[in-house]
Amino acid sequence: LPLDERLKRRVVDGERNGLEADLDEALTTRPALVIINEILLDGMKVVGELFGSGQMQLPFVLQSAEVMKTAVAYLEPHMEKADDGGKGRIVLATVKGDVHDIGKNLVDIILSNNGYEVVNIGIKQPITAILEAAEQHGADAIGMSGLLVKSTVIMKENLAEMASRGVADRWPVLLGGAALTRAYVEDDLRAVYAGQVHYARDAFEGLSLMDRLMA
Ligand code: B1M
Repeated sequence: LPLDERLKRRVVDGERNGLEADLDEALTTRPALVIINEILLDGMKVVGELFGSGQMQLPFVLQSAEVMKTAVAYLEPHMEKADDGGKGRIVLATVKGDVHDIGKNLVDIILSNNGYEVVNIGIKQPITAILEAAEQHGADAIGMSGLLVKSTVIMKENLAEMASRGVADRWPVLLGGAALTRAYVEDDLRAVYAGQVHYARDAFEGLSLMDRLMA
């Protein structure tokens, strides 16, 4: 198989052997981020489709996720670092009940490499933990990720909780994840939250939103 197809297959098949060598070869012609966005994420998309249609079982999805994570970790040192921090601080979490963290960790990498300090508190985080971290670290913004449809409901509850605690004006909130839509965030979620709440389709939109918010 040609290199790009081979790399994509590695994600789909959850095949780690030889991954680094293929990534090294890809790095000779393309930047790390292009490899992630144009090849590896394509592979994850296929995994999602196979899983969604019942053609792939969960343990194999997990293996694919592990390959994806290994590849991103391997590529991270090769990414261009535009800035050394100091543009602002964001607390990042995957919401309560949700374990998906590949997207959140990509957002972490992109923001960290572009001048933001990221306090990544992990997966399955209840709103109390998110707010505690934001308070403790003096965050300028809060980012929540979640891929399950259920997580979009949790996000709404989280915003309602922030509103009822009277902290809506303290932190702008960035939301992302596959089950969210711009319309849901801008119509439904803004209705329960007086503060700023923004939808980010991908990690780059997350970065441009932060740049706008912190300007
Ligand atoms: Co799960 N899973 N999964 N899964 N999984 C999905 C999300 C699903 C759509 C698959 C499907 O059915 N087609 C489906 C959800 C269905 C729904 O809710 N309607 C699903 C399901 C059902 C489940 C389980 C319930 C399965 C089960 O147990 N029966 C279970 C849930 C467990 C739980 O959370 N409690 C489960 C488990 C898993 C694994 C553990 C096996 C694994 C996750 C491993 C890990 O993350 N460490 C996994 C995976 C890998 C997926 C799919 C296949 C791929 C997700 C992924 O990593 N994509 C996924 C299919 C899909 O998404 N279509 C699926 C790549 C990643 C880069 O994309 O996270 O969307 P994403 O991030 C994007 C943007 O969304 C955005 O930026 C990124 C790109 O730049 N973004 C942000 C994300 N967060 C952001 C935050 C921001 C800004 C942008 O600012 C704060």
